[in-house]
Amino acid sequence: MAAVQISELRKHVGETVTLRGWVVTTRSSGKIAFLVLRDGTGSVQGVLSRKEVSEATWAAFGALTQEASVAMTGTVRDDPRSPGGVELSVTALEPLGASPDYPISPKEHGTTFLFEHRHLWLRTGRQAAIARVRHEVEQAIRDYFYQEGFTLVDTPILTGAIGEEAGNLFATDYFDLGKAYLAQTGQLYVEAAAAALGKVYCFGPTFRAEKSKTRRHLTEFWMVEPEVAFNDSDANMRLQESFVSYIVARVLERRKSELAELERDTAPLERVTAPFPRISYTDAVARLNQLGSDITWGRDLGGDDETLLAREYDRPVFVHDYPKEVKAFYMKRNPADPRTVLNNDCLAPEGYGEIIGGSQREDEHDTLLARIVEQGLDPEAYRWYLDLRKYGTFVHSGFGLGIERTVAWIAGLPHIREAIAFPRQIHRLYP
Ligand code: NSS
Repeated sequence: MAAVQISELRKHVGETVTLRGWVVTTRSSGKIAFLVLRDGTGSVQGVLSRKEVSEATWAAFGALTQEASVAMTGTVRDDPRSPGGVELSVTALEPLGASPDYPISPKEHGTTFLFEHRHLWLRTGRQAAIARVRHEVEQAIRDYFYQEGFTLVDTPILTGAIGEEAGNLFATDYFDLGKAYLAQTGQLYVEAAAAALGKVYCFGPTFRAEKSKTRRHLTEFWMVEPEVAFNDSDANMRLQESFVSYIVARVLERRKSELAELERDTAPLERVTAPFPRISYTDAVARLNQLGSDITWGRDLGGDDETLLAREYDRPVFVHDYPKEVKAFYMKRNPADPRTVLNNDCLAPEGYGEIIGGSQREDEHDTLLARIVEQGLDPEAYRWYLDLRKYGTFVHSGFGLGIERTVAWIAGLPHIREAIAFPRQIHRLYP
């Protein structure tokens, strides 16, 4: 007798099969009993008739509770009324693992309780749907860059130079060499790789000791960072809109049932096609003032400003050329307005805010060195990075897309902590 997966059951109508999985629900009239089983690939209802099964199987059914693991054997029957189109006439049950007092019941639980039980909460339909959307997003990212001729370069997590800003670093002792920092970004390393390979990207976990508790911040998050030799800021934005539209289209095409499970309105996602509108930071500040924000030129956009501005558009929007003071040291100064740099953020619609930060990089040695010194960074730690401007400097650009923010937006989640299996936040290290 073949052990099969629930997703394959339609191919086995009329056969007797064994399924292994976990109990979702049970109910019994005394004569007929029902058991919904899930195995990670789907769920199916098993029906037992007291007259037709052994005493042992009937007793095994009676002992089953929510999330107990069990092997269920029976004949696959066509059943057009059930979700998977099939049902199982059960002939035998073999208990595998009991589940007394399972803590998560179908009733409502608070989010603190659910995150304490994240290891079990992952088993529910909604969480499984989020995991599959995330998986699709990550696969789409790899496929896009593969098709476009990018080379994946894995960058270090332990680093000797600060990648973004000194304020939110995780540091650890590193033998006789002083402090190592957990990578905030792989960018500086993919810049080196771009001079070797042209079009490259890195994709991995990044770390920021964010003291803010917002629905957009984690202390460990995944980021994908492409870097392209000879792309200027304009080409960089064109790459971003092509990339983001591809990811969204892939999820719409291949994860319909998951988006339905999440009750995601897909109409706003269908509109995500290139080109995306662009607005300069300076124009954005003026527009925000008209909309009632008190932002002044020179300050970074806050989460509320992003939401307010993004609401003006029906698809993601680029805000470009920010004041250099609020941005990282490596961004190329804007020759047309030296108060600003050649960068952009990409803001997602529906209140999700920034999903991408990108820029053209400063490629002039002395200007970059001056920026490093100005920001109080140690030029010695950046000697190798400055070398890239000494030996064949080149116009180049890239960006970083945050996976959890992107998944939260596409899946329609209220908070990014649900977009990763085991979130890390300032007050959460368990489970
Ligand atoms: O700081 S970024 O804006 N830019 C960089 O790290 C560049 N080094 C990327 C590059 O040009 N190669 O972060 C990029 C994105 C940002 O838009 C968010 O989507 C995400 O990374 N991000 C975060 N997600 C979750 N939690 C936190 N704390 C977080 N910080 C950034």
